[in-house]
Order: sequence, then structure tokens, then C-alpha cells
Amino acid sequence: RPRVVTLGETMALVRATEIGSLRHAGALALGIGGAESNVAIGLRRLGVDVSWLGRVGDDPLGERVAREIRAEGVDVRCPVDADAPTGLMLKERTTASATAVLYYRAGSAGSRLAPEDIPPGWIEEASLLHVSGITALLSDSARSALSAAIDRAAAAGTTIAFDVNFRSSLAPAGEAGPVLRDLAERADVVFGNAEEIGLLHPGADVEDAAARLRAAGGSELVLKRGSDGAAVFRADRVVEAPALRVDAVDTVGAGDAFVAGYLSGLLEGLSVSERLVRANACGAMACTGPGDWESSPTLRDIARLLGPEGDPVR
Ligand code: ADP
Ligand code: KDG
Repeated sequence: RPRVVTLGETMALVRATEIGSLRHAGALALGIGGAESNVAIGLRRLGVDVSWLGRVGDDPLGERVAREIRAEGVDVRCPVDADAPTGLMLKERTTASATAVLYYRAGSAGSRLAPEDIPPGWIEEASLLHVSGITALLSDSARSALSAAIDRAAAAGTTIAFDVNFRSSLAPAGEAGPVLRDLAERADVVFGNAEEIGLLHPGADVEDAAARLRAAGGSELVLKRGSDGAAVFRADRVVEAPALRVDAVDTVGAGDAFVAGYLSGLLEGLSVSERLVRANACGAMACTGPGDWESSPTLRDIARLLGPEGDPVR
């Protein structure tokens, strides 16, 4: 069975359960979220064997992070950092279909990830390493851990997937761009939206940026287009697929579910267009609920979504 490894920061996630500003919110729900663990859970639901690594604090929220990801069937490696708390993220539903995220993560345990946290063999024995640009902007040690992980994967022949995942709260675009471009050039598959791809090569359009990525290291570029679906830029052609129509409640986490869908298809040997169909289905389903990963689908959920409409499931 293919094995995927991924690393990054996962935080506790507090969200208002009703629409409106946090200024007045009374009812809150507690969960967890992190781009890479969202992908890990998404992959696990699609039948892929997967391991997630991230530092947590020596506190109940750290225990919650580890427990929740483990409960999803993901192999969890989480060094406990006695000197820093687990990070926190607050989600506000500003309108029925809009979400705002606030981060409380400066100096968090997750941001203190270091190269020595990565166990020997962990990456070398995997078929695929998935990482994201978030880790590169958390701290110097997290960036070193990310870089070491990519080097080790490259040396071992492990496929490298990279989601640009730019977070403007972590670094200004001008500073992040070159760092993220360097990482993207070292990956085999790169995911990003138009804004993120523009950050890698300012001034270039997506097609041009894709060509430059290929020239630098042969990476395949997968463009996420929100409610317009997605596209893959290859040397000989562009493969596109439309989004599915859903009533979106919260699109945060859709990109992670999309990545899980695409990567599971890649590992199964599906064609690029088949991967995109699956990825779009995963992204669409992830929009239907308020959590970052809870609505990530199984293969059976996808078959239902893509199957004949209207028939009740009995
Ligand atoms: P990111 O949040 O990483 O920028 P997107 O918003 O582009 O990612 O969403 C990732 C994928 O999720 C899209 O490519 C699409 O497949 C799906 N998706 C996102 N928003 C919607 C939506 N409103 N309706 C249907 N599918 C969506
Ligand atoms: O992609 C969803 C993520 O935004 C979320 O789960 C938290 O890792 C996260 C981040 O830094 O935004």
C-alpha cells in the first residue's frame, strides 16, 4: 500500500457556531486544523496509508490535536515541546458563505519544528512526501526541517508534493515569494491558486509560470480555481476540469481535500483528468460543512456525489 508522509503545524481551532462577528459570538465549538494534517486525514479517508508529524505543546490542546488526527487512522508522530503552547486559530463566519480566520500561533510549539524531529527512515520509506509553504514561513527551524525533508525525499527517490499555501499573516508577499519559489522548484507536483502562482513569478501569467517551473526542475503544476474547478499544466497540454455545484458553507480546507484527492489518484495511477475529477469532488465536499477537514469525503461519498442525482440512498 502506498505510504504518504507529511509534516507541519496543526492548531486548535475555535469557531463561532453562528453567523456574525466574534465580537458578540457566544457559542463556540472546539476542533483542530492544519493544512498538512487536513491533507493526511483526506488521504486516509481515500484509503491511503499516511503519517503526519508535527510538534505540539505540553497542554490539553496538544493532546487534542494528537488524539483527533490519530482517531482518523493517521499515524501520528508528535514531539511534545515543553517550552511552547499549542497554536490556536479562530474562525468567524462573517456571512452565510464567508469565513475569516484569526491566528494565535507566534512562538507556538508547531512553529518550533526542527530537522531533528524527523525520524530516520520515515521519509526514505515513503512513496510520497507532502509539504506546504506554511511551514517555510513559521520559523527558521521549521524552514530548515522542511528543507531537510525535501532533500531527504529527493535523495531517496520519494515523490515530493508541495502546496504553496501562502499565508500573508506569516510574511509579506515580497519576502515569501522567492522562498516559496525555491521550494516549488524542488517538488515534483506543485499546487497553488492563481495568486500563489503569481507570487512565485511576479508578472508572469500561470501558463508562463508553469513553463518556468518545468524548466527549473520538471514540476507539474496543479492550479486550484475555487468554484471554477482546477487545471493541470503539462508540457504538451493543459488539462482542465470544472468544479461541482455545491452549497458552500466554508471553503477553508477545500484546497487540502482537493490535494488529498489529487494525490490519492496519482498514487493509484489514475490519469490526470481522472485525478482532477476526484480532486474537484473532494474540494467541493469539503466546502459543505464548517470544519477544515470533517467534510473530506471517502471514495464512497465521492461515488454518491458523482452518481445519478436525486435517488435516495437506501
Ligand atoms: P485554496 O483555498 O487552496 O485556494 P480553492 O479555493 O481553489 O483552494 O479550492 C480548492 C478546490 O476546492 C477547487 O479547485 C475546487 O475543486 C474546490 N472548491 C472550492 N470552492 C468551491 C466551491 N465554491 N464549489 C465547488 N468546489 C469548490
Ligand atoms: O488549509 C486550511 C488551513 O488554512 C487551516 O487548516 C490552518 O494550517 C492552517 C493555516 O495555517 O492556515
